[in-house]
Amino acid sequence: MKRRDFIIKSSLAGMALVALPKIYSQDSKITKLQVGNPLRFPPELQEGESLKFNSANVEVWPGTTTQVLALNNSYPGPTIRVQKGDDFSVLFENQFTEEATIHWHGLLVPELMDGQPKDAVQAGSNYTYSFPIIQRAGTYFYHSHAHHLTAKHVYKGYAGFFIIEDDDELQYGLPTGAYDIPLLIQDRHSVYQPQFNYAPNMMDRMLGYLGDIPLVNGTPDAFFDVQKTLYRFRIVNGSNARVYNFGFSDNSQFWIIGTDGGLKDEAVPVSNVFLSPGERIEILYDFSPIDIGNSVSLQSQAFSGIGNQGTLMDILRFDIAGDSSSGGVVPQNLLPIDYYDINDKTGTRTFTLSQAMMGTGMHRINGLTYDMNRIDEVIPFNELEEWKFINSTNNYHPMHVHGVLFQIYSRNGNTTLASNDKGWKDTVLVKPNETVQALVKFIDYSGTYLLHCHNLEHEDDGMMLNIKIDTPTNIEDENTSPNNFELYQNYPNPFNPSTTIKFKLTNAGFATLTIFSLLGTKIETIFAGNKSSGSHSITYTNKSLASGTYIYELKVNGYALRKKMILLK
Ligand SMILES: [Cu+2]
Repeated sequence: MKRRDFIIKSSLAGMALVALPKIYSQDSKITKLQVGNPLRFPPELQEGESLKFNSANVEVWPGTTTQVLALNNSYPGPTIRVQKGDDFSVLFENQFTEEATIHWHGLLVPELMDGQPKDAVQAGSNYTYSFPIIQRAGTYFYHSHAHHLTAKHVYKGYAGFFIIEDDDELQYGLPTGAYDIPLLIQDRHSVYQPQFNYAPNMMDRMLGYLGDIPLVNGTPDAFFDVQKTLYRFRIVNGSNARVYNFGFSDNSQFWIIGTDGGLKDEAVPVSNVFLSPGERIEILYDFSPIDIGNSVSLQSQAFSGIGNQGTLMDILRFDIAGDSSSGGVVPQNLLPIDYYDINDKTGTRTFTLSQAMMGTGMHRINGLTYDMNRIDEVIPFNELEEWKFINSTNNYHPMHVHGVLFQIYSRNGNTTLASNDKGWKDTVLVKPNETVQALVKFIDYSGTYLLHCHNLEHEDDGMMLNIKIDTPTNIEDENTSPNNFELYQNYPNPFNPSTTIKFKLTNAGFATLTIFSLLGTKIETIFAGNKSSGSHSITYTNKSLASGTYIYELKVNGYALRKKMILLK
């Protein structure tokens, strides 16, 4: 974490807390100014600080407290800010009475760091999440992903920003520091105010638990004092089920500059944008045309949707308070993106989203509901696939895939994509009766990951599948590979400090198993001796090597097979 950013953000938060009443002219337009609550910002997680999960009483509405599920007594949870290339590590302490996990939404991490329901951290237990930051800058977030508990945990407050920065994005002159503002948008039910009661009825389980009060960074009736200048907003839809149609109260234009997986390749002017649960969008907005003393609001504008989706909501009021400049600009072009070519696909996979009538297990993918012990799809590593999401229901399904950033190819066959569909994605909104084609390639980790609907009521109802990403195969196999013995991918991979290597001999022979660096330097011989025909398994443990990719080689009767493995500390 960069100390500089922390100071800027904490002074910003401090300012907001002690915002003094301001005196403006008698213009009727400004009577709203300073009415409401100054936008809050969660603290930033400090190096070495752990994340403690527990219930806490926090002041959401002034003068009263709300019992939330918090991390470090903060709602939203502490903001995590890292640099690409960092090794991130945090101790998760589950001090609550229910199991929980931390899922790093949008982050490319090894299976056992992904915070899946199968890897829940039991009440009273700790777990260290540790992984390298291997992806580009972007706005990500984290939340609980415990079995049947995700919706409740998130609704009651368990979510926070995870922001990755890198040097690549510095070249575009985007607004920074106090002009680079993360916004977590969530909706809550006024009927239970000031509590966050999670009490979905039958209809809520069908459509999602839709609240009528928008909170921004946990702030109701939020306002934010801005300068007459350009701002960057990083918007996270952390709602359980609500789809927003973001726009400004005067219908003014803004620019979309980023999607789920970071910056787009161009800044696209729009006047509204849809954002479904789990999705993020980064925008630039210029307040300079608005006079000091006036205000403009970020809204969710009305659209026709099932249930209470699509109602007009005022989300966040911006009060123009000064004319300092951010010095930021709207860049013409941003980071180039290599778009996949659908002609390079090696296969097509179809996911039909359906809804049964009543009861549990209403929401399904390919007729299935989630079984954590069942693998539903085996996906080849490093191969481009076309995934078709066919929504046969009249509801919204934001489909989220773990372990990958993908690209959208078409919506109902139309390959001219909306600006928020074009770019790197981990969640895509599939609207009622729509078919969305995506191009998906897993290039980072093998193992079991998840595909699910990010309407959290649908997810907890079982609208989720286990997908198993095949191990990278034959990466280092030599051309002279014999056909009378086989070497398998180690498991687990990545590993620390132990992993199992399996191989199979058709005939008995003298076998050696050796570890090499990527550059071919021999590190150690794990085994050398006679082996009978059949399957063998050898456990390899290493506590001294640095994190990295290594090669293991099996040699039998002068022939060699090699594979790569990853040590991750
Ligand atoms: Cu859904």
